[in-house]
Amino acid sequence: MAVVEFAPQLIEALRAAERVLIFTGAGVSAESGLPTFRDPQQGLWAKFRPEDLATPEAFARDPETVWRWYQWRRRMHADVAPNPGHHAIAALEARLPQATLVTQNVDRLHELAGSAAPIHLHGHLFRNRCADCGIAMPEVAPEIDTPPLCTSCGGLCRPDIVWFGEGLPAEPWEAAARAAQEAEIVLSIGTSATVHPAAELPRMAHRTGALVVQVNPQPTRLDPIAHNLRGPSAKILPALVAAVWP
Ligand code: BV8
Ligand code: ZN
Repeated sequence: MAVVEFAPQLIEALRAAERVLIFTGAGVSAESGLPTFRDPQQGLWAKFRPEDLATPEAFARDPETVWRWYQWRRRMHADVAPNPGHHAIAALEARLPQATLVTQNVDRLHELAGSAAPIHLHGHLFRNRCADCGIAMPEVAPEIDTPPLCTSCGGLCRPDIVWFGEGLPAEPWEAAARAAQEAEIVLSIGTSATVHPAAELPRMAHRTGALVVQVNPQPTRLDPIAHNLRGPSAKILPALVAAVWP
């Protein structure tokens, strides 16, 4: 395998950094076998329109179809494990004095790789809540293809995921925004940085003087403000950890 080279200034900056924000998206889980959202061939949105499935209006119109799409995604996770990129992120967290991991992903691969408390901005694929009264509802076997009813109010069960047009949960968002404002370095990994307000985090950090480092095989809208490490995270991140802390 070809050796990955890093700028000496980047290695020094990471060695000296106190506060680092690690911001991840679907690309970090791609090498675990999960499709990203916006890949034109394989992406989840290549086959489905977000407004047909990931909105409160879609669920109100056709709850069974939306529910079945999430059950299908839950089944897809059954054999999925963290990849070397997730493990390298957990290693970074252990090495850095103050690292905050913020993810847009609804999977639990960061947790399975040993990251103690990732901040989930877009919710959790395996959690449920009542669409009417909001109460937490238990996990459901992935083959159940109609949404169960809430035992408190009779409302429909829905995944505990932030859909388009819904506000992000306040506490995680505030913690993420604070980490962005305080960070000296942001690692933006495997995200197209197109979904707001999450995509504003690296930009906020850049405005307050942080170095933005992007890990992505493809260009994104962050390219102009980032130091770009072009390649898959499962290859780049372990090499980066080994270069900074040999
Ligand atoms: C809200 C969950 C208000 C479903 C998701 C400002 C400007 C423009 C629009 C808006 C704006 N502010 C708000 C909006 C509207 C909207 C929005 O952002 N629209 C965009 C798309 C135009 N935002 C919202 O609606 C948000 N809500 O603002 O509410 C409000 C306020 C108060 C009160 C009420 C309302 C809610 C956002 C909802 C987010 N939920 N879906 C589900 O999971 O089922 S978004 C979905 O996108 C996922 O959650 C995902 O995490 C997220 C981000 O995508 P990425 O992770 O970046 O994935 P993507 O496929 O795009 O990219 C993958 C990248 O990986 C690529 O770059 C690829 O090159 C790279 N890659 C591939 N392989 C690898 C790799 N990288 C590294 N290694 C590899 N091997
Ligand atoms: Zn209820």
